[in-house]
Amino acid sequence: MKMKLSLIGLVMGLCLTLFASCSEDAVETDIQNEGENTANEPVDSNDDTVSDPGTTVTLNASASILSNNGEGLQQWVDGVSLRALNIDGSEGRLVFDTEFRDHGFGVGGARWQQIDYYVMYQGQEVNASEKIEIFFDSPVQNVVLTVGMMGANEGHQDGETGKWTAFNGNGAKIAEGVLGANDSMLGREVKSVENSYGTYPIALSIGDPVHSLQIEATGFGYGEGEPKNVNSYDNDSGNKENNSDFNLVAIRFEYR
Ligand SMILES: [Ca+2]
Ligand SMILES: [Ca+2]
Ligand SMILES: [Ca+2]
Repeated sequence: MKMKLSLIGLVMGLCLTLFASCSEDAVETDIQNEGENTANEPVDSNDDTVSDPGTTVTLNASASILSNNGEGLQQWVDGVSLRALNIDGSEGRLVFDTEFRDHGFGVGGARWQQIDYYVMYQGQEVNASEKIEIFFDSPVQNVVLTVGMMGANEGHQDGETGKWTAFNGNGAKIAEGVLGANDSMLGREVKSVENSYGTYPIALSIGDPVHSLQIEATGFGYGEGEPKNVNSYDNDSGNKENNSDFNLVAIRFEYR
């Protein structure tokens, strides 16, 4: 009996001693879980910093990675950075676009927070797009881009479209291709996200190691379509020309 009591006392003492550290751990875990649960965006694997060959990484666009108001090079994750370019090719402002249903990285300025293409911009013929550039410290392969706000039927039977260009470590172009609902891995009738305006995963066909990518919009229907509302604008930023525009929801790639 005596031995039993002292055993109980020992257990109680241990519990009291451990109580503070145990409860702190519990609180910290709770906070972490709460943080994950409050995010409406898919939980991303943006903390994956392993660049060993064969490692597959998925990165989702997120407002949380933006610094300096989106100006200059933005670090998506260790070893992967990106930046925005304006219509005139100057360095722009990377934004997390939440104006419409599909949220993703876009470029501030022009008509929307999306990556916008224009034939006429501020009264001048430009035939140019805003762009997003992505830089990989270690080369990658098997790249899949998920685009958002890409209207499958908007403006042309082939809808809103864009294009991508891949570069090697010397900055030389190694491959290019198109982006649109037609090019989706799921087929043009299936969106990645239910009730989406246009989210499509698109696999890029590239044989050589990729060191950087450029993503931009084209005119409607791979440049075959005519824009709407050309040359109508209210003010410096209120251009109304409707052409292809989309954002970047996610990227998946494999370290080479
Ligand atoms: Ca824009
Ligand atoms: Ca549009
Ligand atoms: Ca669009």
